[in-house]
Amino acid sequence: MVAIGSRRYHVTNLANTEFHWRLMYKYQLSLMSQDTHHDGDGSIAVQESKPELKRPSMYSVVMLNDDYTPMEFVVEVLQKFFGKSPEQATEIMLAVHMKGSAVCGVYTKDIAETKAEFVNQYSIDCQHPLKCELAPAED
Ligand code: TYC
Repeated sequence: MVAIGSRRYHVTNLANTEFHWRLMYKYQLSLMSQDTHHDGDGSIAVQESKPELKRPSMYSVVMLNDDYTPMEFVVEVLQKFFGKSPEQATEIMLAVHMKGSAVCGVYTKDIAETKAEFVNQYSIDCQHPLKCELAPAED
């Protein structure tokens, strides 16, 4: 038994007929659609459902202060990995220096993770303790 809307069909009795295949096709469409109604002539009007899109969660890349990383290196990192101008980079570096941390940028999770990993690995390679971490961004 197959139900399409309020109608019930005995599919086994219809096997291998053209009607059967049309029916199965309509049944599949009706499962996929949000909005199925019967027209007066017994046919079924099917409206495809809208794809459900959700905004991706966003993450801040937060830079942390330390006592050893040279200020020039932090400014270089902010320009290299976050596309900041020398002025913007200096401003963010000073905010980190004064407050303990500051946001370098807000990205989707994969991009934020990649940027933080790049900064952390580059800092290790250059033998500086500079670190970035992720924090869920507010809406
Ligand atoms: N506090 C460091 C110093 O005085 C500079 C610094 C700034 C380090 C920002 C890390 O994320 C940082 N040399």
